[in-house]
Amino acid sequence: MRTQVAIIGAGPAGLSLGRLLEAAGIDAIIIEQRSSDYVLGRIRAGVLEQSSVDLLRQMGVSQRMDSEGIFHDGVELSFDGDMLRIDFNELIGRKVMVYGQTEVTRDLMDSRAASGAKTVYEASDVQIHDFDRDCPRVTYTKDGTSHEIECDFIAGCDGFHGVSRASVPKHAISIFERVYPFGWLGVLVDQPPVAEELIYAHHERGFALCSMRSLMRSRYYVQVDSSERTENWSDDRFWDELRARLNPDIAESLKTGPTIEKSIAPLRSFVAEPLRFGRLFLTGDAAHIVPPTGAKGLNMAIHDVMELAGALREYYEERSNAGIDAYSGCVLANTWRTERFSWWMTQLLHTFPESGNFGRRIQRADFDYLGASRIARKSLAENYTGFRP
Ligand code: RFL
Ligand code: PHB
Repeated sequence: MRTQVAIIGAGPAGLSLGRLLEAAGIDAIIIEQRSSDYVLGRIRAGVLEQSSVDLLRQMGVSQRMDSEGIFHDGVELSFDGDMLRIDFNELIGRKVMVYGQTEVTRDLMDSRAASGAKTVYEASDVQIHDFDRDCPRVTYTKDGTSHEIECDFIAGCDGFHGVSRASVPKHAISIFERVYPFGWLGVLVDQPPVAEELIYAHHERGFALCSMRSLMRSRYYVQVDSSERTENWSDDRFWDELRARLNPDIAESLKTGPTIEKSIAPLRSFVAEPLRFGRLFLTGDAAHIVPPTGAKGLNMAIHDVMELAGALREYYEERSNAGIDAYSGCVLANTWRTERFSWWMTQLLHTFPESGNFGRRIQRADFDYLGASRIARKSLAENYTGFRP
């Protein structure tokens, strides 16, 4: 088999890249190790920046998003029960959209299926070869048969645990990483959200987040120690812990019920440099991870592949290497800016066992500064809604 671009991974990065390349008339095959149902079953991001909404519209996959997505003008912060609203719209004239990653992925999958573009699901033993030469290859096994794809480029869209970054020789790549000593225990419940907007709450018992998927489905998270397991968390224990971390009035209006999903996500900040190795490009979570506190991971993935698709279009249409040469530097500049913001939101809102009472007073001072300074609130609003200079 031969294609122009072999895309490893059918998450939001791989599927968006597939859509953009299709629109540019560039042939691509997506190779995914899981089934499409498994990919759709992973409950992840919930918030899209306005620029991601615009990109999904440009990709022609926005019909359902435009009718079901919910625009939010701001978010609420809570610090030991004291509330502070950050009004993005009033501060900087921007909004975000609540529309789940599952739905974005489903829309992209449906559009790919409708166009007949090739996606191989449930491919095992996926390996990439010769990306340091002119004729890279991807091999995999499907239904017991070995396959090989020859291509011009490989796009590593296979997430943090994928094969693409792992195939780069150690001496060619630098890793920058911080692993946090806690994770997020998240649940989904078919109940109306506790508030109209998201609530990010700091409490001495730990961070909590009230989010949503629709007006009838809520998503809640609490910070837990890295060693925690979902088996230790009955629904009752989860709801009690969440209430304890919220402002008492809000806690009182929380509507609970049987949870329909419960999982723990570890928190990590991670950047690989560079993001191009000959004819291999890394994008999305394969290239970088942010803690979810700033709601950035999915947005970064969509913007990375926009950059890569533009570079590949330039290569094929204009025979120019300028875009592919600039890809790594350009994406890394965005990445580090977003890493900084996500790290800052994380350290403002979580409890860090090792930072003691001094650390807690600094967090309080940071929260009070946001309350007192419109400039500080504007900075948060600018970054949360997506700062792209
Ligand atoms: P994905 O989604 O991990 O997709 C990678 C795909 O590659 C496949 N794969 C392979 N395929 C072939 N061969 C191999 N060897 C392979 N290895 C892996 C995998 O099966 C998978 O299908 O990466 P991608 O596309 O880069 O997308 C990144 C986003 O998924 C991620 O950044 C976000 O979910 C992060 N995130 C959030 N981002 C936001 O923008 N806003 C949010 O509100 C937000 N909330 C979150 C989040 C992530 C969370 N977790 C669970 C880490 C909340 C949570 C709890
Ligand atoms: C979510 O709804 O899953 C969500 C929302 C905001 C975040 C992280 C996750 O910052």
